[in-house]
Amino acid sequence: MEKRSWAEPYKIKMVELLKMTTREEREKAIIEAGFNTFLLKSDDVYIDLLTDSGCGAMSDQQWSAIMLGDESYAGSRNFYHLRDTIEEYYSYKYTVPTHQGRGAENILSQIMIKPGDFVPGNMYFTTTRLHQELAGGTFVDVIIDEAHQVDSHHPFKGNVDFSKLNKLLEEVGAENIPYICIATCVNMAGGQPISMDNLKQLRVWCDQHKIVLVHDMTRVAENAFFIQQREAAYAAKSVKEIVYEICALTDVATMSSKKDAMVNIGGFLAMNDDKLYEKACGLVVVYEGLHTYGGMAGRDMEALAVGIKESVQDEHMHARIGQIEYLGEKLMAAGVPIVQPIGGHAVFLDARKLLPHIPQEQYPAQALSAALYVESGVRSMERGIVSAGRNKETGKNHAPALELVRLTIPRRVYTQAHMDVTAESVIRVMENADKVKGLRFTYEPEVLRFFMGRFEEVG
Ligand code: P71
Repeated sequence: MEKRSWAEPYKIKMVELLKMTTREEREKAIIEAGFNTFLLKSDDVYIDLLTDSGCGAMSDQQWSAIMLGDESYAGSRNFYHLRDTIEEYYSYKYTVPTHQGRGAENILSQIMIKPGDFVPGNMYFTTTRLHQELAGGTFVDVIIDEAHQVDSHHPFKGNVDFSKLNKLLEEVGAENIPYICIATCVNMAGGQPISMDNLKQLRVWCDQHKIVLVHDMTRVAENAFFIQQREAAYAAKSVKEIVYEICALTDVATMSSKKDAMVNIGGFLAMNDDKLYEKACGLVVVYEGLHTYGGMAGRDMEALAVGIKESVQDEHMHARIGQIEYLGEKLMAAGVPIVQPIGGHAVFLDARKLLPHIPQEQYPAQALSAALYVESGVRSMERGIVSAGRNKETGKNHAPALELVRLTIPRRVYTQAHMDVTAESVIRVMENADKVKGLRFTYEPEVLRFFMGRFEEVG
């Protein structure tokens, strides 16, 4: 059948003007930022693909929800609306709002992890693993090997490898595994989904061993869309139905609602167990705020409730993923090495292949991200050895197989023309790749070093 065009299921009511800069200005800006795109001023950025977090465009419905904010300290009506929406769309009975995803991770880790515990997961995420470690736990990667291979075309690179999971169980015993944390559309693997089949098997495994199944549902709708497209049994189901089914297979959820749910700030911890809820309420008041607002304003909870409903619409997801595929296919056609299959929230450039002359200890992905900024004002994010940090025991760098630069697409923000400009910029950097130099740290923070670390060029 011929491939039909698709279009965004919205039209544009308001625009934000962009600023262009000169190459000289950008060369100065990247040196001032210590070759770290996190330290650039957004005024110096043209197309901002740093992240899809908190920078999506809210709809007119969400903006009008903002005006319905009930800013009462306790028992805001927006909290009850949010709680009911989460139960309706995501199945979880209890909701504890937090200022963003890591607020939920902090509370969960503190409640459930005791020193010496092991927490398996389908690849690490930076803040998730750090909270597990701060609570005394050790993260163990149980994702399938294919997730670490740029060239593998596995349709569900987010899947759990049960041989890895069983090995851990044998080694440490179920009593030292408080939970397994499963991310939908695994960020660090390149926005790669877990299959419903794998998740169902995991549910059985967790029941067998009485281990809690935690769901990092930050990008659950994107995962659901991939299940609809790639898992035959789900071809006729809606994204909304699949999202609900995924959530219903799990016990607890942490959510950064700044992604899928298209609000600028917010998150939550959700669950079905009343004892766990009681404990979470006890901690949320210490770190976030009262249990009926966590870290969120009433208006933001209202906008989130609307965002959740919009995020599971099939036509929204089609356009969302379609835009990322558009950029990815353009890059592939030009021979740019990227992670395949193309991910749900971003296109990931393979810095190892693009800059073969820079050894991993000289941070090729960091260097590539800086070079892309200087070339065109496109801001991307390093997702390689800098993000991976150091082993907490040995102090040695984690050296991940994936040394990537993430071109992350905010939801409903940029047009296809912005994708064209981005692709052309990446291609230009690729053509001049031999001129890109490796980097070394001039300042290395102890934790989450990628945020504030500074670098200089080597040689
Ligand atoms: C992203 C982010 C934001 C971020 C976080 C850390 C370093 C750089 C950028 C945040 C996530 C996420 C997943 C799967 C939990 C969080 C934390 N992602 N789980 O990709 O992707 O949520 O930012 O709301 O605290 O740019 P939070």
